[in-house]
Formats: sequence, structure tokens, C-alpha cells
Amino acid sequence: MTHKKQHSLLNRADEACDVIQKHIKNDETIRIISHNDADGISAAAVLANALKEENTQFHTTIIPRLRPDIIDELKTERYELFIFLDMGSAYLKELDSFKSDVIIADHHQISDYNPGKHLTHVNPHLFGIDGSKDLCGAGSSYLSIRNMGKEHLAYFALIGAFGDMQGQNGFTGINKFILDDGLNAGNVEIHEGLKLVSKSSEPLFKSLAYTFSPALPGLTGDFEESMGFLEKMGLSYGIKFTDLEGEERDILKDELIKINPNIFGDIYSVPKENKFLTDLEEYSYILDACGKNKKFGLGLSISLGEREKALNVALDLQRKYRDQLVKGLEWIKKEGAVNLDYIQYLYSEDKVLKSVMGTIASIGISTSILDVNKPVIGISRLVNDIKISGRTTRELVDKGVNLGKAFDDASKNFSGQGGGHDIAAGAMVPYESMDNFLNIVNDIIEHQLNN
Ligand SMILES: [Mn+2]
Repeated sequence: MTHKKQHSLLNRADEACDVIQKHIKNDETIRIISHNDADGISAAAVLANALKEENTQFHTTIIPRLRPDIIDELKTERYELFIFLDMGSAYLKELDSFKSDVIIADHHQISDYNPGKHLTHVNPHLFGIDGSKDLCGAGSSYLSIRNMGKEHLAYFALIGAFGDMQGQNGFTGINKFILDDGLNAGNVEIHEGLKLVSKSSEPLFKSLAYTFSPALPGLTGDFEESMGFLEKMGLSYGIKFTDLEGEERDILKDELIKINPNIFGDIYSVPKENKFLTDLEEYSYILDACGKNKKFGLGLSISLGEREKALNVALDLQRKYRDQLVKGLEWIKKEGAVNLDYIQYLYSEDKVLKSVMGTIASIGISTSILDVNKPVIGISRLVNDIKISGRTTRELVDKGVNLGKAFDDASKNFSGQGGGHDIAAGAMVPYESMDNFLNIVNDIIEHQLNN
């Protein structure tokens, strides 16, 4: 059954590949539109690299989200083939009205519409495959060029999967199939190791403090604790992980496993890459940092092979972003969350804290800096509205908590909007309704837990 679904998806992707090859043969410039997160940039990277290898011109735009006015504008552009990556499945009808060929390679929920023959739609949901865990946008993009003999580009699909949090506990479903392509192509390797970040670019204490996932409670987000931890073991905190002797690595491994056993496991890498990019999860964090700082071109040019200066700029952006998260976690430790009976929330008017509120709320839970027995709600004020991100634990979800539903129901009272998953959700409501919103969410969570 699973194989049959996979087969249908691959068939559809091969149709997209035929369309792309037709336009390559016609020597056209191909229009690519993709999403601004690590997955979207990886999706663009797959296609851009494939077209570059075929000496085909392309024009890429990376955007935060597709909107009707953007679609209208694109529609006036004179290209024979538009390819939408990591987006588009929600706008089938609008994109079907283009006069040229259109390919959508996406993995988000699909709209209910049957497109005509000029639109080729590649999306796992069409074939009963779960796009939230088994295939990312870069994966759909990869499958759409795979048939041109591009297995050596499979690793970009894995980078995208890490970006969308699909590979952290191993790859499943069609992601596993793509991993096998990478292994067969010979450039992807798997080995066991410590899942620390920036092993060859930062001093060891920073590698520990910057490792947010898997979290190292006590060390994640805390430079001083990380230094003390290393000193106690007799390790020099200022050197890089890659400069440690084998024996020192073993000592470190044993101590870190005591804090979180998940810190040791499979590492997916492309050994022939630049040393800052060999670890595919790390690669996705670098693209994420580019995306978060609106340097989409930078992320894309790195994935097209630009090094030296471009990579240094990206590493600086990443360092700056991580320092903001550290600052945020320090703030949580100092101030703590505001507690209601069934939820806790974080609120600040500080510009930096505002920008990382959702992420620090989430890390606050995974490092147990925050009370893990209450969902946490991070709030940042825009002008007249507040942006809300909520996170909770698998344990609370098992007890009945559904944040997506709580936010959806609560925001309806204030002409706001909200929703998401049971474990993580978001909402936007007017600023003046903040206290009311929180009280209603508190009541809904109480109800969810007691019914
Ligand atoms: Mn995606």
C-alpha cells in the first residue's frame, strides 16, 4: 500500500520532470518562486543546481508567503514555465489560470480543485502521504528533477527536511527513499556522533550553549554554565570540538549523554562539502539564519557553491541570531513567565526579545527553564495587534491539551485568527484584547484537561 502511494507520487514528479526537460530543450529562462525558510531555500537550491548543470537560465524569487496580489503580478511576466516550490498548493485555481506551464512542488495542505493539463501538481497529500513528516518542499522539488540523473542533489532535500524538523529523529517514508538516493549517489554519509552545532566554527562552550535541539538542560543558552561544565571535566572551553583529542571527545560524550541521551546519534553529512556545511542539519541552520535575516540571495548563492565571503557573512548572521536566543533565555531565567492557573506566558516590549519570542518559548520548555506542566504562550506586540505563539509538551497533549483548537476558539471572540497543531500553535488578536484572550485560553485549557 505504502509502496503504491510512493509510486504514484514518483510518477507525478516524473511528469513534472518531463515538463522541465521540455523547457530546458527549448533553451528558455525558467521562473522559480520559493519560500523564505530553510526548506524553501533548499527547494530552490535543488532546482537551481539542476538547471545550472543543464546550462539553463533561471530567475528565482524567494518570498515569505504567496498572496493573490503576488500571483497577479507574476501572471503578467513572460515566462513559459513557472515553478512554485514549498508553496502553491493552496492556490491551485489561481495558478491554473496562467497561460504558461506551471509546476507546483509543495508539501502543505492542498486546496480542493482539479487543475488542467498545463499545471503539474507534485504534493504528497495528493497520494495519501503525510507532508508534515515524510516529505518537505525541497523533497518535492528534488523528486521533480530526480529523473534527470540528479541523485547527487538528494542531500538538498535532506537539508530542507531538517529545516522543517523532519529529520531530527531519523528519516521516514519518502524522506527515507530520498536518503537512499543520496547514499547511493555516494556523497551522503551517515555516522554516529555528538549532535553539537558549530563543531568547527565556534569554541566548545559556545557549541554547547548554541545547541538548542536536542536541548541540553543547564547548558543550552548558558555560556557560563557551559564553561564551568567543561572546566570541571578538565577540558579547555576555548578550543573547537574538532580540535579535541579522541579521548577528550569520549569524556565529553559520556557526560553529555547523562544530560540528554539524544545528543548522541546518527549524523548525516556530505563529507566533500566545505567544513562548515558538511553536517546537513547544520547546513539547514545556516540557510535558516539567512532566511530569518531576509538574506535569501545569500542562502541561495551559498547553496549554488559560493564560499569564502558569503559563508562568513552567513555564519555571522547565525551567530547574531543565536546570541539573541541566548539573551532571550537569560531573560526568561531572570524574569520567569507570568503564571495563570493553567497556562504561562511571556511578554516583552524589547525589540530583540519580541523577534525571538516564539522560539525562546519553545526552547524554554525543552530545556525545562519554564514549567513543563503548563503550556507556554509567547507574545510579541506588533502595533495594534499581538502575535501569539504557543508551545506545549507531548505529555500535556496526551492529557488532552490541543493548543491549535484553543487558539482557534479563543481568537474568534476578538475577530482575530488562530490555529495550528495540538502541540504548537499561533494566533493574532488585537492588543487591547490580550488579557481577555489569555483568560479565555486559560479556561479552554482547563476544560481540555478536565474533560
Ligand atoms: Mn516546507
